[in-house]
Amino acid sequence: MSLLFPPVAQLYTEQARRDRARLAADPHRPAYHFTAPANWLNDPNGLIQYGGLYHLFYQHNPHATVSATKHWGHAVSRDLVHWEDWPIALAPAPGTADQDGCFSGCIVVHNGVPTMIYTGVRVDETGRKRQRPCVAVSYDGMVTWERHAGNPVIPAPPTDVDIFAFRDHAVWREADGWYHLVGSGIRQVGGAALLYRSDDLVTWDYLHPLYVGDMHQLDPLFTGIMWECPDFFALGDRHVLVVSVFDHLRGDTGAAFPMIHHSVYFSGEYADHRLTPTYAGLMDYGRSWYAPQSFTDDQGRRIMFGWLREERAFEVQKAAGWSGAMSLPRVLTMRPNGRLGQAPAPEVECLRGAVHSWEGLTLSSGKPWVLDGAAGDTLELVAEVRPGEAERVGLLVRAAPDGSEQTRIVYDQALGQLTLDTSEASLDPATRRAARHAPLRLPQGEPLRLRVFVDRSIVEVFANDDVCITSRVYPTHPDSLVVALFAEGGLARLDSLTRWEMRGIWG
Ligand code: DQQ
Repeated sequence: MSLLFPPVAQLYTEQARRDRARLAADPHRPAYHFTAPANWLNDPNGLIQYGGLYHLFYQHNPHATVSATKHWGHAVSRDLVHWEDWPIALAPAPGTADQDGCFSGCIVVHNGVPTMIYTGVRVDETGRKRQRPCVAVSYDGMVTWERHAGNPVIPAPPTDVDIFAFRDHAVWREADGWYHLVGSGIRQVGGAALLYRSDDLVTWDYLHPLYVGDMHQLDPLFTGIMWECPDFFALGDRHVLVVSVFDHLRGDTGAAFPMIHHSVYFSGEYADHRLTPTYAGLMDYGRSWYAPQSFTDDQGRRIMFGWLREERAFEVQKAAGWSGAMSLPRVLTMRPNGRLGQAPAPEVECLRGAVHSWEGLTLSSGKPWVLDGAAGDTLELVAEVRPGEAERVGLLVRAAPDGSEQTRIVYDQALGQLTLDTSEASLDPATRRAARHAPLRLPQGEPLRLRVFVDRSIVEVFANDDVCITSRVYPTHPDSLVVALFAEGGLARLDSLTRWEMRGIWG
């Protein structure tokens, strides 16, 4: 049953349904991770629970599978799992501050009115691409949006810092007014989250950076020259700043970090409107996860979505007719020492269908142990494994029966490292394949606890409530569906493995 009321929305939903039906047979199109009806999707935007509905807005090019002409796509859900397409919320409007793009932002409710703060992009007469904060409001439950007549509400970046980028927004309420972070980078210094204050979300006073990174620091975390998509919230006994590291300099030259595309969090103490981090970590160790945003729902949970970008050639994306997906909704928790815990929202379990389980297997070196009845490309796998004497232990998913394609999830005891290895995931040379590593030291006696979500071209791994690695995989064989266990260099023990077939979210 539709959650919609205006006829225009019904029309859009019908078109979106046709697009989704047309693309559903694509073997790489996710079945239970959110995608746009068709064409391009990137960052989650404006996440909010309002009027009993979860709203997921997202960066969207409805005309092509390329990152251009950014609109705000829109979908709603009652359960955080099944979504309904609503009409595009915001499209670039000629003659306005966003005529060349409506970039990322957030939504807050001010005096009962949902208010969107986003980056308007406009190329000026000199060819300069201006990116400035804009505001829009909705009086019909977030279906249609009216731009503020005074856009851009911040006409220019602050002049007392030498910055070279100014976009993306996090806005929150404190006792004395609204606070607002804009993503930026200070030349020769590093990424910066610039802090503003306002009474009405329209007139903003610049305060100072909430926190500034160090572009020269490579270890233990590289935080680059500029920060996109800042997100800021209280969690447990700390505050958390999440930013997405933009560093085209190093990314292009391939020098130190040929694959910069990660989101970093800083947790620590927030006082006097400045953050003093005591811990910094990566949100996800895969290469596909980027530009996450989070919100607090009516149950008080901090829930985050990230953009899972494609890892295949642009011409293939064009032929497919769609690009990009959202991660599963992740519930964030504060763990000891400022580390973030991440777990899939329990609502996702409603998708579980046919189940198989295995218990008490001894895994020895040699050929992987193929789990009969486990094969599939839309799965949830929950495993508890004791590495024992084995040097490495793990799972294969999306594997061909002859092993010519396989995605490996490997725990290495000596290295204290979890790897999601897609280097042999596909025989298609037009796909990016790599091994991605996350530090994971199991305390004495603690088993490796894996939750793995396979959704056609998505493999999203949660390990021991501690680290996440997400990658995209594009096997070429229709029978690359095998699930297997393996141990190397000694005996390991599988305490249990449960495998569910997952239902799609689009009916
Ligand atoms: N994507 C948006 C920007 C943001 C970038 C444009 C991050 O607002 O900086 O689509 O992926």
